Amino acid sequence: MSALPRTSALRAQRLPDAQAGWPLARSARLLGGVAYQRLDRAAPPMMAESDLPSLSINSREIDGWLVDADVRHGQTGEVRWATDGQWLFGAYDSTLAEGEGPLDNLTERTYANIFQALETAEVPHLLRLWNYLPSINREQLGLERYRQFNLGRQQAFLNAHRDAFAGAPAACALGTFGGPMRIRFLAGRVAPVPLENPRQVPAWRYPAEFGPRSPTFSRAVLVPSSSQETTLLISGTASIVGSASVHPGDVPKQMEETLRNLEAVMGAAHERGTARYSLSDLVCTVYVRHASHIDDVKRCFEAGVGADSLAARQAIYVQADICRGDLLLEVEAHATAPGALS
Ligand code: 3EB
Repeated sequence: MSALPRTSALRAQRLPDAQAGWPLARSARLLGGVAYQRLDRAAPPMMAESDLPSLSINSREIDGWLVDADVRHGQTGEVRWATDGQWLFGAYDSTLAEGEGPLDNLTERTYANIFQALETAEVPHLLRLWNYLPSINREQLGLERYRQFNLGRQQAFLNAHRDAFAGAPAACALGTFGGPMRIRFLAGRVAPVPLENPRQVPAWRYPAEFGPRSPTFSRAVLVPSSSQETTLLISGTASIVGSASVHPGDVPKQMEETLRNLEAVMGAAHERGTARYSLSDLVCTVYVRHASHIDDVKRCFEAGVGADSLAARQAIYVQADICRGDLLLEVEAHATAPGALS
């Protein structure tokens, strides 16, 4: 760690709209971010848009990552990236049309490309990935597309001799309603501390009933993001206990279970360092399968985190398909707090 050329702090910021986004996007210090079309704004529904500072960002909500050193841009194959030498944000948009061809080979190639970009930029450690797959629940050639994705993703980690089980990065995988496969990722020079949720089987150990290869992600990671602070990046979190989906068809109960899981992941974080996190201070993205559920989901989320909390004020609600057909919602989150890893 002392070999770092310098230290640059990583900071998360929600950029509420184009007015706020543009000046920051043009400044050298915005690494990148995931841009969403909010559910409570105009149609069309959810898109994870292209989002490097050099590209246009139009009236969309941005989950942005800022640094305090100068940013340079590069491209490795089809993966575009921005780095300050310590942190890296990357983006991949498939050139294939929606739903074209099976996802396993495409995913395996794309992840190989991502790993290559990390080697080239010398920012080797994946912290967090956002995977947006068109028609994620559709069965194709006898296998659901999410399961095809899991096949290719795990194989790519194995090919690259990266941790495909314990030690995998945090992630989410959501379904979009069109457009290409889109992947965004955040990486760092220092390996993060992976966390699991004691209420859930690790995803990389899911039984075969959930697909031939297990999903490659940890429930969260902890990363020292400045000299004083530690950032918690929590993967997509849903109403799953053990490995089973619970409360089918019930939005309030799925939300309660999801918030219990977020609490459990924060509990795991508290065992690994001195930084303290709470539900009311998480910066969340709330994915909702059915647009008609938005009011219900919002009410249940706000009841759980506190109506006046930072979590309630900053939450973004996005329509997306959740990777299991019986899940109606999923919440992902991040937070930064003073404290160090222990
Ligand atoms: C779950 O817990 C719900 O495949 O990268 C959550 C977070 C989920 C990440 C992924 C999937 C992923 O299994 C789905």
